[in-house]
Amino acid sequence: MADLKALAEAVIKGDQNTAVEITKAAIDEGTAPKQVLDDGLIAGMDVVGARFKKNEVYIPEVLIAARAMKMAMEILEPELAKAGVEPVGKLLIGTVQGDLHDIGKNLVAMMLKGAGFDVIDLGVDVGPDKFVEQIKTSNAQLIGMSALLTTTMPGMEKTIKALKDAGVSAKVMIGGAPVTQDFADKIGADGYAPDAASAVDIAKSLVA
Ligand code: B1M
Repeated sequence: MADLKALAEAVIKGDQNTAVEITKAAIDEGTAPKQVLDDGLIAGMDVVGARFKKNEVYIPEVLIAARAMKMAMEILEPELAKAGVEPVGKLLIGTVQGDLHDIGKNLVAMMLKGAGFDVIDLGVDVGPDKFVEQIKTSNAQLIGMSALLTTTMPGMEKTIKALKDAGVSAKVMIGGAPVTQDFADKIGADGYAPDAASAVDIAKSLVA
């Protein structure tokens, strides 16, 4: 029987070859795809997220683990779809208008994928109209906005207003180096996270 603990360990170490190998073996042996996801891949990313939060590992380790998870997910995704397994939640994410910083946003997107979310990444320089248009067509329950410049933070407030005006009920979470909980409260965001691992916790609580 495929060793799902070893799969989690391969993700933690960022060993993509082993992660892919064990995922393939598990599927061939008939292990339920959801079990491979929960007990192998997500279990591994959970450990990485917790270590990142405690500053026991840093951005490069997280990126390497996320890459191993991504490679294994390419094999697992069609099996999950066949088995009718639903994602934890669906989220749209983007860096706000005028802002081209995407390293943190990409990290948040990867961690959310690692936690089982269906993530639609709108990229950088995303204006309020695009968030509104995309939320309507995607039916995501959650919108994530990132800003790295004090000058682009007001784009978050404008987007929240545009979403309200359009009657969109999706929850909004925000983050980025200059963003704070106070700012999130002030502009009416539903959640704020200071880092990518906390973003997973907040996203889970917002779709619960
Ligand atoms: Co820019 N830049 N930059 N830059 N840049 C900063 C942000 C700056 C602080 C540098 C400085 O002056 N000390 C400063 C902002 C000052 C301010 O407004 N307070 C700055 C500036 C001024 C600029 C330009 C205006 C410079 C110029 O051209 N004169 C220009 C603006 C361009 C634009 O966006 N329109 C600019 C350009 C660039 C580069 C293109 C060169 C490059 C970006 C490359 C890229 O992203 N693809 C760049 C970089 C790399 C930086 C620094 C060095 C690093 C940012 C980064 O990636 N951090 C930065 C200085 C610094 O921080 N030391 C700086 C790592 C990343 C993992 O952290 O994004 O905070 P962060 O993400 C964290 C959390 O914040 C959180 O989770 C992540 C992981 O834990 N998080 C979320 C992020 N998004 C989240 C969303 C969530 C939840 C959590 O929910 C949805």
